[in-house]
Amino acid sequence: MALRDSTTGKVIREYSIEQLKEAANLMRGYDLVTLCAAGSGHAGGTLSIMDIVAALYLHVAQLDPKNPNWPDRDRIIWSAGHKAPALYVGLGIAGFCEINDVVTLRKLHSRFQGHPHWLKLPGVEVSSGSLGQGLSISVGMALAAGLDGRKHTIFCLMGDGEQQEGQVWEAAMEAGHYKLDNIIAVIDDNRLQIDGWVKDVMQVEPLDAKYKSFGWEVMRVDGHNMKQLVDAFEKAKKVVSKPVVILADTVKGKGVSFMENVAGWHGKPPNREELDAALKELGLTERIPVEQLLNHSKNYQAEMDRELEAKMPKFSRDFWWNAGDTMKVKMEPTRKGFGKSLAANGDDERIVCLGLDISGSITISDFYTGKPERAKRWISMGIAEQSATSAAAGLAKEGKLPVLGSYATFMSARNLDQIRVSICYGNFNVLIAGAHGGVSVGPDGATHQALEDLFAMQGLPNMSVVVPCDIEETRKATDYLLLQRVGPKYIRFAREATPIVTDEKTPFVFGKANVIRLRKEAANFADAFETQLASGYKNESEDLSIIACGPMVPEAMRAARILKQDFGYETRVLNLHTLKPIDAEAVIRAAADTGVVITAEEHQIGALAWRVSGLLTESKQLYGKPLITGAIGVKDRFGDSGSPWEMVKELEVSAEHIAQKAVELMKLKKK
Ligand SMILES: Cc1ncc(C[n+]2csc(CCOP(=O)(O)OP(=O)(O)O)c2C)c(N)n1
Repeated sequence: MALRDSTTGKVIREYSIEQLKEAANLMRGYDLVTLCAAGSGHAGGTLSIMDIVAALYLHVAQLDPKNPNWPDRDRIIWSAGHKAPALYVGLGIAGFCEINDVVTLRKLHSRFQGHPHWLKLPGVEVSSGSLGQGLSISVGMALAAGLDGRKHTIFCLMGDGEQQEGQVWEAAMEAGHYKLDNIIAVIDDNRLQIDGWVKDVMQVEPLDAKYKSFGWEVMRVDGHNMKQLVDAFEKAKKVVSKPVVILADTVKGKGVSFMENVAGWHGKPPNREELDAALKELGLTERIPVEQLLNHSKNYQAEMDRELEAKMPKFSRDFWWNAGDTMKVKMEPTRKGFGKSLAANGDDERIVCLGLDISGSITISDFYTGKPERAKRWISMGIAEQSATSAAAGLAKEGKLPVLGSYATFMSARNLDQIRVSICYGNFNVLIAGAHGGVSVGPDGATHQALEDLFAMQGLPNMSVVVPCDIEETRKATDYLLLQRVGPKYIRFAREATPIVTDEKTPFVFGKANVIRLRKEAANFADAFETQLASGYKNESEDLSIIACGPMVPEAMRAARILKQDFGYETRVLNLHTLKPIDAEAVIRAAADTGVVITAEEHQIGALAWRVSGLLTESKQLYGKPLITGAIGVKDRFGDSGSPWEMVKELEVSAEHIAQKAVELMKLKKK
């Protein structure tokens, strides 16, 4: 065991228990500096798992940092991908990468993505971030090792909240069934998750009895006692004919008194003062070159800023949000509109909200906050998107009006079959909130950026799909979907603050697009535009149309301004907030009236573009008429870590990209 040279078999460095303890402490310090530099990320769980990481990477696992793909190495699978910084500092201290580089965490193009990506960083075995998948991957690796006659061990690191995912238990059953004694799972049993104590959110204990009944050998240790940890690993390696799970009792936020056992530190980084206080407590103030590391992070960011700016389309001046003295815009996250609606409408006794352990940040908690009389209609389901989706169908069958939500990707992809069969086939009245949609969860990285959800949601018979453009429209859309629209319904909104371009008086009719026209320059961006229902709009023979939904509507409006100011073009912006049922008439009229149509979506190209082009190719009104089309959206690639606005640029979905496309198409129109 231990770090070794895979060619000579020689141990590179042997760590004593004392040295392992010291290393874990140092790793905690680097972890916190890294989180502070990133400005986001998970402090609580990275601190709770750090002793386990030190034991594994520096002593227990057979690894060669110079040969990360050594076939006989032990595999360490991070099912709890949000603890990536702990993995990265583990790899750094073990010598897989330069420890000082970890401070580029969560920044654009960094090898240290918000959630681990094995194609970016040697030593990372698999990509993760969607909880509950690591044990299944471990089962596959363990079976492969058996087929190849290899003797290495597969370690799988999970959280206790993560045990709520049903897939964990499918994998546990498989490992027990196949007697996979080359699997050692470790549960970082810190008893907290996002919404609070695991026992309150959804009880998973007794984990020992559960795993035992699935044919596993179970050990329980103090996860902060290095000797106990190392002994348990050594014992576990000797177990035959059974997989082993080590239940490690830990403390979330371990080592930093003000973080310990506080749920709020789950997904929060320390600020500079908190970092200094934490490093002092850890006795590391003199040992870690904090200034140097923070500067390294800043310099990396500056380089990324330069690269991104160089790639942006250029116009006569800077038209970016709030760059000038006029056309100022306020920004608020669309998710808050969802919460406002739930707070306002929640007295309807039929409404039942299902919690999926992300309640505050997606604002579904506004349903019950300060309203104890609604408590019985708030049902915490834990991290169990699939079961909760079918449970929502059950509630709806009995006349309830269930609402459930999580990250859009976990609310549309992970539970897709449940949405399809339990909800849509039965045509049940369920409101699904795809929160944190598109690029708005920026630094979390690709695993958390929903860029495909609208394909599936629109493809399902009976499903209504609404993608509102700002906080106010999100509130109105939620009001409508919640109480008036009956049947399966999906609303997608974002995490990041985005421009407010509508107000109480702006029309919102489900299934009916709005036309938005730039009328003037104004102090406030929104005042420069006139918005009306497309059905009542009289053709002004504009030069082109931009059809957009969600946060791409403000971008389309900004593009209209660039096109007017720099090129004199008039643009019809169509806010197609309801993707399904689509306002076919408004789309076809825009195409017929202007002859140039650009779709703009914060999604893989197609959710909007293909719907629109489907309508256009079928429209008899357009037969024989010239039509020039273009599509702005994500071009068949995964996202990356980076701030949401950086991602708008990186994925080429900004107003500047729309305007650039428009100019290109207008040249064709003139020919
Ligand atoms: C499938 C899925 N659903 C939701 C999330 C969002 N999420 C990230 S961490 C977390 C809580 C995890 O709790 P636990 O396993 O106890 O980890 P720890 O408290 O140790 O950080 C949730 C819900 C996710 N990453 N994946």
